[in-house]
Amino acid sequence: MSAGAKVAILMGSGSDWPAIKDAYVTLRKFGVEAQVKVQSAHRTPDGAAEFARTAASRGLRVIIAAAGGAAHLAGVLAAHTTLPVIGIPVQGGALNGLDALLATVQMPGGIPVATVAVGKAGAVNAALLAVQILALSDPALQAAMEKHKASLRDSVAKADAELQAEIAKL
Ligand code: RP5
Repeated sequence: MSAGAKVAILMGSGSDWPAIKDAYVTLRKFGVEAQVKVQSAHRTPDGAAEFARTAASRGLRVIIAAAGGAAHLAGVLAAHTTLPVIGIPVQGGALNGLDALLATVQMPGGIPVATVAVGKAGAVNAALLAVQILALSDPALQAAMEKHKASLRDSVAKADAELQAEIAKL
């Protein structure tokens, strides 16, 4: 794993990577190192459990888990670690991600998984949530998150100014 990785991004299949890449890219924008790995709750159940059991002792602080269909990966990892687990339901398949959303979000009491949106927004938000968790004990990351929020405010203000200008011409 990348030395010093604080976040792991696990996905149920290599086929999930295109949907999940934005999580990795977002973490990198904040300078957060991440380990990316394929592990399946169903195809490699022992590997997934072992990964989660040893994650904290290897310096990881947050686990992001993405899976589609019968998406049990985030829940299985959460069962084997005390680290916060963020679940990304992967869009696709016969039910277009609704199955993955319900499988990821409907955890039994006692084992939380912080489930983010289906699709690209979910991948980005999983990374941002991981950064926010790390930022609790990292002032530099906290400052970077403030900058991110400011850039969102700026982009909305710009979009609104453009809209008002267009409306004024009607
Ligand atoms: C899930 O099944 C994976 O996370 C993936 O989204 C889906 C399909 O996997 P493949 O059949 O493409 O490997 O476990």
